[in-house]
Amino acid sequence: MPLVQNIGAYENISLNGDWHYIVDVQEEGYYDYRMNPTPWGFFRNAKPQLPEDLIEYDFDLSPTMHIPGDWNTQDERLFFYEGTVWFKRSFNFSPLTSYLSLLYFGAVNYDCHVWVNGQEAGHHVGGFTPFNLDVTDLLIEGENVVIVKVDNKRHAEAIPTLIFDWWNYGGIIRDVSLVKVPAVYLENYSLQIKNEKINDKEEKGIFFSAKLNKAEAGHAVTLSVPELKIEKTFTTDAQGEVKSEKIKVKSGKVAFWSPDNPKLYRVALQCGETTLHDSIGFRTIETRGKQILLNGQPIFLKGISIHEEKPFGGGRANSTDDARILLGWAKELGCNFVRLAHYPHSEYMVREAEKMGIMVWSEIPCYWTIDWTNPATFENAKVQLTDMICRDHNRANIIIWSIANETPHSPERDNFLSRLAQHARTLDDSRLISMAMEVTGASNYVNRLSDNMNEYVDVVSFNQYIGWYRDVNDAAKMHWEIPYDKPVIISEFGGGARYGLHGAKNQRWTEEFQENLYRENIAMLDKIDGLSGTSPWILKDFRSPRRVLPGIQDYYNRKGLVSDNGEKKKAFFVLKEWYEGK
Ligand code: GCB
Repeated sequence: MPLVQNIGAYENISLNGDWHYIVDVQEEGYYDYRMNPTPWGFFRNAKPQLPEDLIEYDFDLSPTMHIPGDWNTQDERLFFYEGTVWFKRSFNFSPLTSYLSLLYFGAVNYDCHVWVNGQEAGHHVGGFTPFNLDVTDLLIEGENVVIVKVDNKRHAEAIPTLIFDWWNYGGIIRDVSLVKVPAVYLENYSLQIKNEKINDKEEKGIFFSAKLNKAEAGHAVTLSVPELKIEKTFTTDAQGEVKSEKIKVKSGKVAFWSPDNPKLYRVALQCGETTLHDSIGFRTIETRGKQILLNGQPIFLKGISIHEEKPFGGGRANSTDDARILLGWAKELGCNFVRLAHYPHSEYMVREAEKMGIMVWSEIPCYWTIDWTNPATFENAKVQLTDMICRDHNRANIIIWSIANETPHSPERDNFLSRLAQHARTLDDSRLISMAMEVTGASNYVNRLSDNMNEYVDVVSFNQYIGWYRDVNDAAKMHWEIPYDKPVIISEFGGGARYGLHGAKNQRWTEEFQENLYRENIAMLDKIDGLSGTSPWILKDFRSPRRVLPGIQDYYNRKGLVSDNGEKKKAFFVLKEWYEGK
């Protein structure tokens, strides 16, 4: 079923907490010994009825772990585990008359089957996007049992694919809740500044549109924004939609959202008996030649890349507190922008950034060696992109949808990515589209960006690692050629250092090496024509199975400006100084 936007605004029961779990290495809870799906699987939550009954599992005798949370950091046996784990939780409930019950998961990594009271409720693929299942007819009076089978094995045809430079944290990594919605409810709505065609004329303004879960005409939807004295009732058409309509606001009345003034308006949306609340900001984002314009003014994106890991130690982050700490460090650096790499982060992260005045680049995990010719892989990427946009398209701080990172050039890849870019544009043409590209060739210190995807993106972004994957002394000699009349973002640069390791500036892994690398890169960046922003790699050391050097990496990518325990390295202050002067 389609994702319900702003689902957190509906009345709900949280199912976060302790869930029993069973590690099922060979998936014997799902397949029989001939590898056929078995009707006697763990989802039945069976218990012996007679003394002679043979049942070789018991959720209630199995350990528990906290949900939301990854399994890798909650059970040391599962640190490197990639496979299937079953989860079970029960709760008391009285079925509701005239309301629907949706079971909502903020994200489950990666492949997930859900059963309610022994009956299959749904299946979802993709580790970082939310989904909701209609379980109204599966719920019973009294004790109800939810069982979830989660499998985080990597696959060549998946998004992401077999290799990626971050930890493949498995489990129910974001919130779970049971949501009460009326039989007819607002599935999606948009209240944003847009350019829309009205009677063949482009008009700019605040536009409102909405869609119900049912294609029914005649339902009233009332939008109110008290502070702007907006109160307007619309009626749905036969598709159950309120088609995009311009909202009249006295000019000069609206305070635009910006990093200096992250103004959000309280918004209420009434449909039938139910009123939803949201906080929405208004701003414009566009490009002019090589400039990025926020609210019509050129802006330099002072950014940092962030992985969704807890601020202290590893493990998936999933709370307002985690978001505040990570984004607080970004603010301390002087950032007005973050690249949330390499997958959609939790709604906490996006909403906190919005309140703090931080612009966001949001990305899907279309990373490195994707199976470009596989239609199912394309469909998977497209669904992840759709759900990312669906969840967050009312967030003023999101300015860029990114469709990929460092993908190898080929006609098949161009075909795949150009279709994704077009899809993003049809879903939301009020934001900029980008992707992290690579710079090819560097003979005679000439770095030339050449990527067929240039015509599909609004902002040309690329990653470069001078000083890390090539000599730092090249930085000063480097000449950059970006032959497109579009803004340029350096979406990554950086190098590793172990916090507390000191030495000469040419000694790898020392804080001084990283500090020098930042100084040299910054001097180089200042000379790039049309540079509109940067998001160095990366705010904090993060876990990666590819980073195995003992004593230095110990399964952490050490390119953080902050260590895995929250200590600031010397390079942090170099970037801070640069941003403060920008
Ligand atoms: C990259 C990738 C990023 C890696 C980083 C690195 O280019 O986009 O995911 O973690 O380099 O540390 O090498």
